[in-house]
Amino acid sequence: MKTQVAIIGGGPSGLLLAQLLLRHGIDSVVLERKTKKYVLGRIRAGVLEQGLVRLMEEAGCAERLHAEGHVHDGTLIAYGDEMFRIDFTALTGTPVIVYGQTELTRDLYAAREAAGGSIEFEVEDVAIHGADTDAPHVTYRKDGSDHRLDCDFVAGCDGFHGISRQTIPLDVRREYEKVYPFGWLGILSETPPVNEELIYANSPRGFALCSMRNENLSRYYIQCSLSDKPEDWTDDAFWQELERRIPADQAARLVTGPSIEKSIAPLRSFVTEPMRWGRLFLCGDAAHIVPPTGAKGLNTAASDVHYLNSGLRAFYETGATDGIDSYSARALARVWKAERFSWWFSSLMHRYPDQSDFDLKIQVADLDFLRTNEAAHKAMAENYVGLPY
Ligand code: RFL
Ligand code: PHB
Repeated sequence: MKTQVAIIGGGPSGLLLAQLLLRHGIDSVVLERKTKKYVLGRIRAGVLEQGLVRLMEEAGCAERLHAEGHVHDGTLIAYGDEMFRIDFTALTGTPVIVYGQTELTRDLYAAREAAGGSIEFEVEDVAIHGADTDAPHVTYRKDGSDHRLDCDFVAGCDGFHGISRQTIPLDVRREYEKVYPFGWLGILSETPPVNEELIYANSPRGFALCSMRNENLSRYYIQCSLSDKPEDWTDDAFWQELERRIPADQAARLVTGPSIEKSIAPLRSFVTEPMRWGRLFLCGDAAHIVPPTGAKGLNTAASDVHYLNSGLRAFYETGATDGIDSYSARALARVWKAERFSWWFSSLMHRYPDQSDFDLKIQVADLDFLRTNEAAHKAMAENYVGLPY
């Protein structure tokens, strides 16, 4: 088989890239390790920046997002007896959109299928060959037989545990990592959200987040220990703990119900450099991870896709290589700012096992400053809605 761009990974990065390329007449094949059902069963991001919304429009996949996504003009931050609001739209002119990654991925699959684009599911043993030559190829197994895909370029969109990053030799690759000493226990429940906007809460018992997908689907998270397992937490225990961590007036009107999904995610900051090796380009979680506190993971994946799509487009339209040559530097410049914001917001909102009284005082001072200072509000809002591409 032959294609122009071999895309490893059928998550949001790979699918969005495939759709954008298709719109510009560039052929690709998507290789996905799991089934479509499995990919759509993963409950992940919920907050989209305008940049990602615009890319979905460019890909021709934004109709349902516009109809069903919810515009959020601000968010609430609670700590101690205080709760304050950051008004994104007043401060930056831009809101964020609440629309689940599951739905966005579903829309991208539907568009790919409607366009007759190729996706190979349940592929095994994917390997990238000759990425440092002008004629790379990818091999994989499917249904018990071996396949070879020849291509001009390879896009590594296979997430944090994928093989693309590992293909870059260790003497070329440099990795930067910070592991946080806690995780997030998340549940999805068919109950109305406690509040119309998200609430990020720093409580003495640890962080909590009240989020949502729609009027009757809530997404809540609480900071948990890394040794906890989802099955250690009954629904009742989860609701009780959430109630203790959010402001009393919010807790009083929390509607509880059975969870329809419950999972634990560890928190990690991670970046690999460079994001390009020869004709292999890394996109999204394959190259970087952020703790979810700033809602930046999917959105940063989207900006990578934007830079790669524009570089590949310029190459196929005019033969220009400056877009692909500058891909890694351009993507990383934005990635590191998202890393900084996610690290800062995580540090501000969580309780750390080894936090001293001094550290706690500094955290409260940082929160007080954010609450009362206009410039701090603006910096927070600009980062949350997404820095320009
Ligand atoms: P994905 O989604 O991991 O997709 C990678 C795909 O590659 C496949 N794959 C392979 N395919 C072929 N061969 C191999 N060897 C392969 N290895 C892997 C996998 O099966 C998978 O289908 O990466 P991608 O596309 O880069 O997308 C990244 C986002 O999924 C991720 O950044 C976000 O979900 C992060 N995130 C959030 N991001 C936001 O922007 N806003 C949020 O509100 C937000 N909330 C979250 C989050 C992530 C969370 N978790 C669980 C980590 C909340 C949570 C709890
Ligand atoms: C979510 O709704 O899943 C969500 C929202 C905001 C975050 C992280 C996750 O910062």
